[in-house]
Amino acid sequence: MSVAGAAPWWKTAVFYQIYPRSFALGDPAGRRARLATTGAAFDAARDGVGDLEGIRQKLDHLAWLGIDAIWISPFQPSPMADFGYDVADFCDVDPLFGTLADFDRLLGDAHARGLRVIMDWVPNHTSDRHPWFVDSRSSRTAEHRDWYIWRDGTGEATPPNNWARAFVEGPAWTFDEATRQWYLHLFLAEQPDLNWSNPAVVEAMSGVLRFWLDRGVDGFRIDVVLGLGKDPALPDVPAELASLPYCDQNDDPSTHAILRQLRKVVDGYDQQPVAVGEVFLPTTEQILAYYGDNDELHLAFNFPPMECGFDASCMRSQTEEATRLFAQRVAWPTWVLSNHDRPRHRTRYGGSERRARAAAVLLLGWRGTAFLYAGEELGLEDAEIPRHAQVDPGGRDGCRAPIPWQPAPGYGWGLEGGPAWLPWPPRADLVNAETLSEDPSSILHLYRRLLAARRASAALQLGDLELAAAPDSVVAFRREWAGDVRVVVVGFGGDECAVDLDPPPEGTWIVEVASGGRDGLASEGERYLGRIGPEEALILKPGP
Ligand code: TEU
Repeated sequence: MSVAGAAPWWKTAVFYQIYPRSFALGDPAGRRARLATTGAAFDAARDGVGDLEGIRQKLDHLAWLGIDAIWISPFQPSPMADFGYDVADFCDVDPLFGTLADFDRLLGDAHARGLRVIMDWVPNHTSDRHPWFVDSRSSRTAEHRDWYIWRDGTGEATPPNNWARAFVEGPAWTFDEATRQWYLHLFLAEQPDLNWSNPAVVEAMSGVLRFWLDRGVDGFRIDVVLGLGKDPALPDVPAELASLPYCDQNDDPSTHAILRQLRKVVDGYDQQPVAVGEVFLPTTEQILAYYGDNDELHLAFNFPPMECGFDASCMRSQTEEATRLFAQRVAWPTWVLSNHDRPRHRTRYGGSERRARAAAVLLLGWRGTAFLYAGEELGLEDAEIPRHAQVDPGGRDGCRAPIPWQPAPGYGWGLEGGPAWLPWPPRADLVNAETLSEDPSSILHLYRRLLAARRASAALQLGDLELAAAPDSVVAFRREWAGDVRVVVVGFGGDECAVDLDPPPEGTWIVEVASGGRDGLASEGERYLGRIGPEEALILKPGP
């Protein structure tokens, strides 16, 4: 239980993103039995993936780690053109991952451990094999024709506008021979965009939210939420932007009214469900608009820090920007360094575990809701994916490698000799949950201590943030809430350096958490000596 009392759970929670294909496999026999009805033989690209039972079997690991909520990426029926983000039935479970009963069991067991569960909801588009789209493309007068975005264009040679799709080069339109019109897809042609200006779509998709909320889910991570409202004229973008994916440019005012409707659905449930939106716009200020007047999203991912390298100046300005902007609004920040769409931050920072350890202190010390990506607690780097093993059209396979749980080949997945759907991360025989859990100096235990320190401190959970004077290579800030105080010091430089801090009224600063481990300068539980080691980060608390 957090010390922060009456604050909504999602303000103090640390979320843990699970990409179900890559997390854990718990019931290979059950999967084989389900898939046998399809008559298909074992296929590594399809079957060497994780399942819902695998997640359920790892709940004790997550509770032990100390996270508060899991976000599960899509597990609904999907042809897997975009590995689940092309949904063919919003209200079921793909037999690859299990059944609705498996989901209900997972949810119940998570709740029994005090863990909340949110799930991905992909409202901007469906799979082209969703029955709605199958009907829509069958005829210009089909019942679901206007559930999607169809336009004439200029014959079959020129799309209706100059918008570009994501992931693969080309227009965000595909010409449909049967009905001689183009349909819009901001992503793959297998992901036709829904028409959210159609009340029938709003009602049907609100029903999807209710289906899962009725089952007890604690909220949703809303995919591509900025895509929902579109200018009905579908105007060209300026020529200089035409080659960039339009999905990252759409910022139409009509989305906000849609979000206010969806917020009413979510707020109608007792479990205090949260709606956290993926708003992939370039600035925090633009992202902040999607909170509305606290009547749209509860939270939105603040992506700009993911553009920083392991760099003090960039991280300091991100901290300043968020602190300034969120101080002006009734809105609560979020922080994330890795997810299933981007190279893992340890890889982005050059592969250094020391940097990944320091970044963990920053991520869990910042003011706002923190999101971890499965495997970052192990210090995983991206896997090397040889060309023949590459499957994602967006080139994101490296960060989606399966999580190694044990040191022996197969790494605890029980694939019975079959390969996993992607290559394993580097050094999986050494960098796996079991091996790291046996080493108190490991990054896994560092994450666990950081999560415990955060849970025990109202300052870290809810406190204001005030940047402190520090050398250029250091980001330091003070957190305070109701008399509880912490100082977070993050060193980005390659050398030991002095970081002078005003002493607290209690007399001195005690090192509560130190990222350095065996190589660190600071020792946990000891007095802070006014210096940090190379790329070392600390959480300090007042002491005698
Ligand atoms: O990602 C949205 C997305 O891919 C773009 O907004 C952005 O350009 C990209 O993240 C930059 O790296 C969501 C899901 O997270 C992603 O996995 C899906 O492929 C995509 O939507 C389509 O559903």
